Amino acid sequence: MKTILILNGPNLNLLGQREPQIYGSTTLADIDAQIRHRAMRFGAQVDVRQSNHEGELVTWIQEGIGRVDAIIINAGAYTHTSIAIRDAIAASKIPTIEVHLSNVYAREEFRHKSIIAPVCLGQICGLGSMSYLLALEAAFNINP
Ligand code: CA2
Repeated sequence: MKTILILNGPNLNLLGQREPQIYGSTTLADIDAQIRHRAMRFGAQVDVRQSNHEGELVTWIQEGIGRVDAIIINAGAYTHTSIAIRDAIAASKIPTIEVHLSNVYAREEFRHKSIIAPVCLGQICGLGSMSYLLALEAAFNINP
């Protein structure tokens, strides 16, 4: 059975409670439930986590080595700033898919640059919670 680690970065715990015009009314718990439901269909095991701390995300990526088959990450604002998360993804050699709820390319210019994109297999953005579900399908089908 494949194990997929799903990491959510800073402020994503506020989903559904603030800024619904950008991020919608779906909460992180709703997304978690959708992921688990879909994973059951694939017969995959998922480990879904959220942290507001860069170092904790780095530690979780490192702890995935030898334990998980793929990572799906919405690094939140760290996407645009974190060399530490990029280095952890690269060092882990775990196939990683970057996801975003919003279309970062339709927003402020500083969101157009992803520091982690070059070390990820691919990126899915702008499709709300569906970004995660499509990434899950891709992660499940990597190296079948
Ligand atoms: O679109 C995405 O998924 C983002 O990763 C969300 C990040 C943002 O910094 C990225 O540029 C794009 C922000 C997550 C914060 O989410 C909030 C949710 C509700 C209220 C405030 C923030």
